[in-house]
Amino acid sequence: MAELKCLLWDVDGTLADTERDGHRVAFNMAFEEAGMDRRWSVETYGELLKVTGGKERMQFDIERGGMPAIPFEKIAALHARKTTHYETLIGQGLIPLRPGVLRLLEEAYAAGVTLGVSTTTTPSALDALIEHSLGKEWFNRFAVLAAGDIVPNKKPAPDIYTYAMEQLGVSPENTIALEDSGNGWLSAQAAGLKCVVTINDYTAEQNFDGADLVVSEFGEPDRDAIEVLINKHNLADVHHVTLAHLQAIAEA
Ligand code: XBP
Ligand code: MG
Repeated sequence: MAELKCLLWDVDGTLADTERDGHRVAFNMAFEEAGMDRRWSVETYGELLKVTGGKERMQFDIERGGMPAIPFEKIAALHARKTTHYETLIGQGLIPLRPGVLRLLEEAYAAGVTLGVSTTTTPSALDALIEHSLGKEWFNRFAVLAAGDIVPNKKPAPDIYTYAMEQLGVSPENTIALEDSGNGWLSAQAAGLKCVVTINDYTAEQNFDGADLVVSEFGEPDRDAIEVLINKHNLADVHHVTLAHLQAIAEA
């Protein structure tokens, strides 16, 4: 029976719905600023999200003929501008945390559970979200912020989860990943982790077979009950996800 010692949080789509109104808008601002015709619609961005990493996403769009071919240095420069625009958008406080995120983080932190971040996103973009949506005190409360190009292979590869666990000295059996996407679930699974998924509009139809718990959101005690799509361990009374549920998943 394994004790829950660590929670590793994905960022985009899990902590907050950053993709449609944050990252997508910032990419389009960078394209416009560079005099490019390309704009990513809400629908097109959904297709592109199957590729994790903003630079990789642009490269993929080029390869499929959506954007004219540009050298990698130009992609990297565009992405740097995109990140600046994203940080400005986040700084405006327009993108709140998803329901139940702060509640669960606070509950786990108070209980002495080690907290970390494992994300594909760029470190400075992550910092902006922590500062403006969570609060600066969380820079000290997360024991590791594993993000972006720090590992060679992005999700669905396990690298970013494996890296975070190495940094923390925790083992997979004591750790649960919190994710929102099929690529995130595959990454967590490949790292040997149990995984709780909160779906969103972009990920609702993706495949989460084998995940431990798949829900519409973490929810709140004083709101309507969340929707439970997969409940592998037959947890009872999942009106909202609690630390006790996560402990039960670790022990299952
Ligand atoms: C998030 C990503 C990121 C963001 C954009 O995936 O794939 O690429 O979309 O961020 P996950 P950057 O939630 O699985 O970590 O442009 O900084 O890459
Ligand atoms: Mg995500």
